Amino acid sequence: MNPLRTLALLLVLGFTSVAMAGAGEEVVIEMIEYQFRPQEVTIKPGTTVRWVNREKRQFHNIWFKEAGEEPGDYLFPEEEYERVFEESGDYPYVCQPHEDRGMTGRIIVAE
Ligand SMILES: [Cu+2]
Repeated sequence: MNPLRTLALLLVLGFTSVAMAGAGEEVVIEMIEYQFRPQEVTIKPGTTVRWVNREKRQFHNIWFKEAGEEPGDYLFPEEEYERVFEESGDYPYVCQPHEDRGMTGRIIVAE
């Protein structure tokens, strides 16, 4: 096989595996009434998760506490935060100011 055809084939295979991984897909989680909705989502690796604050006045944040990360910045109404999940796993998170009110969520990344 000539080098150009080999290169073309590799590109096709590469794009196929990326597509199967879910890259470029996006899910939206709304923060409303002191809840994450949906509370739990299952996504494929490479998916973008976008959190949007839909409250009228209340701020929230996103904190992957169990992973030992720093709490996220406060998100005020209509502000949003995005994150791409590349690795399979279980990613529980909380809203730092409202964890004791049960404002928690979970991202499950699975092939
Ligand atoms: Cu909150």
